[in-house]
Amino acid sequence: MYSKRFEKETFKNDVKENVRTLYRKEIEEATPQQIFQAVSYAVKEAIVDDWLATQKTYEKEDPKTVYYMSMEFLMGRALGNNLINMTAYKEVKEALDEMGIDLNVVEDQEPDAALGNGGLGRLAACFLDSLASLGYAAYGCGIRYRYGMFKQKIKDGYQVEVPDNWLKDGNPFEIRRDEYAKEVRFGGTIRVQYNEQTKKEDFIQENYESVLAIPYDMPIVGYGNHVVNTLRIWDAQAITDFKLDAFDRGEYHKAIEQENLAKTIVEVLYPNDNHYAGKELRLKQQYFFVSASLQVMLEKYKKKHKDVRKLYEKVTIQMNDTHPTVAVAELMRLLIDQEGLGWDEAWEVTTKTVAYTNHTIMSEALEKWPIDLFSRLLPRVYQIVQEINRRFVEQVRRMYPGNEDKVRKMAILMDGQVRMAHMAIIAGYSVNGVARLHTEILKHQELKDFYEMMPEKFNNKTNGITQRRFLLHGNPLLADWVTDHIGDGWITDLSQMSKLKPLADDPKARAEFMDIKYKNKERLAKYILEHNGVEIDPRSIYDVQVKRLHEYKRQLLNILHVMYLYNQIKEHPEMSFYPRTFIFGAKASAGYVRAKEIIKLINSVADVVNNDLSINGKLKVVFIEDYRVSNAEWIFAAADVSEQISTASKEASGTGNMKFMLNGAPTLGTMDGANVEIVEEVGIENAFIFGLSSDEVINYENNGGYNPQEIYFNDWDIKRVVDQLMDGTYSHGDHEMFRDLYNSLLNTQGGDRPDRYFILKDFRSYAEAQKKVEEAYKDPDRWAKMALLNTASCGKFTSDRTIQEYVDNIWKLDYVTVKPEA
Ligand code: 26W
Repeated sequence: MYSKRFEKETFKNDVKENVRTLYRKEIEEATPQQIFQAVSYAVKEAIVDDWLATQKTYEKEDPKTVYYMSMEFLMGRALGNNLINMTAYKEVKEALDEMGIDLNVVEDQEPDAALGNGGLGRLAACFLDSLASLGYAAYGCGIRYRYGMFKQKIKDGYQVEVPDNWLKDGNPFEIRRDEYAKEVRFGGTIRVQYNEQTKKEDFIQENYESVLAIPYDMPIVGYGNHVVNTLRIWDAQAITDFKLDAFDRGEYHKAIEQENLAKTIVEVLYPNDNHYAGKELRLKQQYFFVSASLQVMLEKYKKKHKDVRKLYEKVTIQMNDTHPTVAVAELMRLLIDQEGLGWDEAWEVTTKTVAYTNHTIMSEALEKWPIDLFSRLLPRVYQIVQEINRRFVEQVRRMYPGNEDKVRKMAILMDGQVRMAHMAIIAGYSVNGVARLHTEILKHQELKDFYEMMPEKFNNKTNGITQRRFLLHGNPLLADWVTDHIGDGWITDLSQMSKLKPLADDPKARAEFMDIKYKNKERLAKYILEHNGVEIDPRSIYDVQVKRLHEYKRQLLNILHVMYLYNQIKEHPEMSFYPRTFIFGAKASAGYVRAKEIIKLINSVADVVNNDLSINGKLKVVFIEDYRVSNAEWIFAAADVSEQISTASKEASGTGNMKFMLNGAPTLGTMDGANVEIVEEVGIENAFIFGLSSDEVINYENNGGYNPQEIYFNDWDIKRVVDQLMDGTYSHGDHEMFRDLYNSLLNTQGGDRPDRYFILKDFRSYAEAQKKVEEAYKDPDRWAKMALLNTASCGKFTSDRTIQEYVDNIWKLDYVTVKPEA
């Protein structure tokens, strides 16, 4: 037994007691939400035992710790995952069963903690799971947004955003830590004053506004090892002392302003994915959580160590994309202004402590803050950025005498902007991309100048995902099947999945494997019927594309191909055609008009196709509303085909691709991101690869693009599909509804090249790959073998492997074991 608290009678009693003390009710009267709370508090007790034990161990052994700084942590639900990692899921399920309570229903009461947009945020969540499971000391540092990623409703085929009030019933797993509250200051001016005692200049911020940052801690449970790390997310509050003071002095407005600042700063997650909008409030959010996190980190370090010059021996800071990179200048500020270090000393500490991960090469995602905004909001930090920039530019001039072009390309401050990525690269001791191809593109294209100047900093860390959530929790049938065949070592060592490979040639194993897939397809069909009112056939091929809606991810290519298939079926009713269900799930950023048009198009095509009785249900299209972590687990488990069809070079890695693979869905994709490495592991014969290579795409881009009209006028099927965007087929005769999509494919658009994501260019090759999917699926033995080999070959794509590489090559953390409290 893992923890005595999970002994059945003890646990049952705990739940009942919790219902009584929380709600003054007997369990029979409790609502499902109340039962969820009561169960969660019972689980939390066991977690807290280990959490305390872990903190004691860290206290004693003082291991080097990583601070993973991220604007986003897309955690999803906690209860089921915590039970899994406490290795108590089955016991608790049984205990609740005996009380007449269904654990699945209880889990369903929990709102997703959706403090992230997509890939970057979910990666951070997987990393925390792996860090704890591998036994490394880590803090996740982020923001406790009052509203996370919006909930998506589909009304009349259009996306409608609904606020995500995830905290309304309370979050049973979090703990508020007032004792670690910190002040964070914005704006005002800097007065320089000579200090007789220190013989240095003091930089005194005056007339500033400030907020109080208050941390909430969430437990991050390691798998079966008693390690519980902490995700520390910050809430904001007005500083009340100041407020009273201000009232006294009649500064009523200032007090109110500070109340507002505190309220707005953590109000909501920006729902932009891969698109920089330059909003002042976002920069405030960034500085807010970075400054608070660094202050507590330093304080904690100093409790044990006298010399901040050695900070990097015990602490490392990973910056998740550019969003937290103000940490570079803020750490310098704290070291210089607060700790009294000289510039060179502070720079040495900083550059040995911070490291940077790049997650995208999309140029519209680059954070470049206007200098006037940045310097007004963060006057002292800006002075430090100026000095970092001045020294760096000097260095560039020394290395490349007379080459002012280099200075223009590489400086932090240029054209009235603060280029955050440049600051991160200049200060970071490590710069990494997230898949091999992505890192190569960074080194040889996007960040070429930096790579030439400091090649030793650059390295690759191919992303990964946690099998604990995306197989053990999300697909219990397959998880049990795997364990029956190879034991349960895969839960903490995914490379063991390769032991399944011989089973690909075993007819019985193949049948079992496909039977499990079928059951998962039934489970998803039920979900879709309940939530979307669409009936789908589990015997059809489930062809799935779930990810954020973005033009570069090319959901438009997918739906245009569906339109093409529909034309084919209508025109040749006799043609053999294996029934297919195209499943989409995607949120569009609220302001991304074209992405929203694509959602409308998908739903419009679904409307026409699903209601056309003449095609005998051969084709179905479903748009799953509100795609999120919790329903993703079910979707991956049920998928036959994994659509990973980004324009080559644009998807840094992708991680959904890995989740599909783990669950036995072959990839239909381009040679982009981690797809390249997936194909390498599983073999090209077990994937469906199509389209331009990244080199070809980059080549076209460097030479002004290509001419889609040539394809349009020469390929009748393509022309027909594109014309159907305009002829009213999918818009009840409205010829305007999809005009913008039509134009985006054929005409120059406000400076953008026509079809900048090469949809028409790749269309034929995509259609051919789709044909091959159908042929393969028609041969059940062949398909089962492919599917099984995907699961068996996914070992590389665990975030445990990724984290071990970060630890070995970048962070150099100490491994820790935790003994449970007696
Ligand atoms: C400033 C607005 C903004 C917001 C989010 C810019 C950029 C982002 C993220 C970096 C976008 C993102 O999530 N990138 C994804 O990161 C994943 C994890 O590394 C990769 O797997 C995806 O390929 C990449 O698109």
